[in-house]
Amino acid sequence: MQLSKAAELCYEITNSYLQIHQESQIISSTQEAIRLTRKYLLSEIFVRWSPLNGDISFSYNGGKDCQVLLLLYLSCLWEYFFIKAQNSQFDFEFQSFPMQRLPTVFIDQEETFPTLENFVLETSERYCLSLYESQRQSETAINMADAFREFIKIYPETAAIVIGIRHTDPYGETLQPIQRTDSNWPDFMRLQPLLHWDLTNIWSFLLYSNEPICGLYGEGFTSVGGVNNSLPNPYLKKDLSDIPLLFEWEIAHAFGKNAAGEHDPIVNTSPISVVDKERFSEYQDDYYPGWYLIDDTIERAGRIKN
Ligand code: FMN
Repeated sequence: MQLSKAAELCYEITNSYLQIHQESQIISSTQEAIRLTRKYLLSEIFVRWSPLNGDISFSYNGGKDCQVLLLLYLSCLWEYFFIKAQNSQFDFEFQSFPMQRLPTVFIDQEETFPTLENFVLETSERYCLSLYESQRQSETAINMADAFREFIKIYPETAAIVIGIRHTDPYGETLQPIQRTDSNWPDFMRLQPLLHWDLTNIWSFLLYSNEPICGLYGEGFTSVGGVNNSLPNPYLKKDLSDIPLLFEWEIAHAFGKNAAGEHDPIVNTSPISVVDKERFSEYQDDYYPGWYLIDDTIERAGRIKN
């Protein structure tokens, strides 16, 4: 897919979600969340930094939050280009999309699940990302600020980086949608237009999008870090109690499915790598998929503190 096509697809997914008429509190709050993110991107961010000339880079690690933000970012990128092209003196059909790949940075802090690594590579192709991946020096985790220092040395034109962090993430409570990095970090602007999203918003939009999502979520993970500090979420163990699925409608009516009249209950998860399959066969328990967990306060219950 070309970047322009990926951006147009994301625009159609987003529009389609915004047009859903369902008596669902989750869907209406997610529509509100999308509108606010779009406002930040189109009216506050793209007016200060051009998304088309390398000023902005996107922090991407294959996780659900940054994937949601990537879909919305590409959607706004399409709209930004479309508005510019419409205002131009030339006919729209003679305008070509001015960017081939989206500048993206993946700070691979610790040993990553091969399933996630593959997902990042596959989605890099799908969304036409130009992916900078940090190199780990040793088995020990790298320092994130140092990794970004290295990145900025290589791409000094980067004025701002988009981050899919939410208020419910650790240290996320007091963050602002647009702010400078702290003094012990390399100097650039942090663009954080997803802060107000909660877990239900994330799953509702992502499952509706019908875009491939990282297969680890299908195995009960709700927050993915390195192989040595991430497990399926213990609150999703199958023998605990029956957990209801709140996103049946989104899954059955997902983008592209409704047109074909399919309404099937399949979620588009990426394949689990052979190495991870072996790793997971050692687990004693079965788990509900990650999208059964909607309580933000226990989202990281599967993360082991080092
Ligand atoms: N953390 C800080 O304490 N100060 C910063 O200035 C800062 N800048 C960041 C810039 C970028 C582009 C990214 C991706 C992260 C930054 N962080 C900073 C760290 C994040 O706030 C957060 O702690 C980190 O992304 C944790 O990721 P996790 O959710 O994968 O654990």
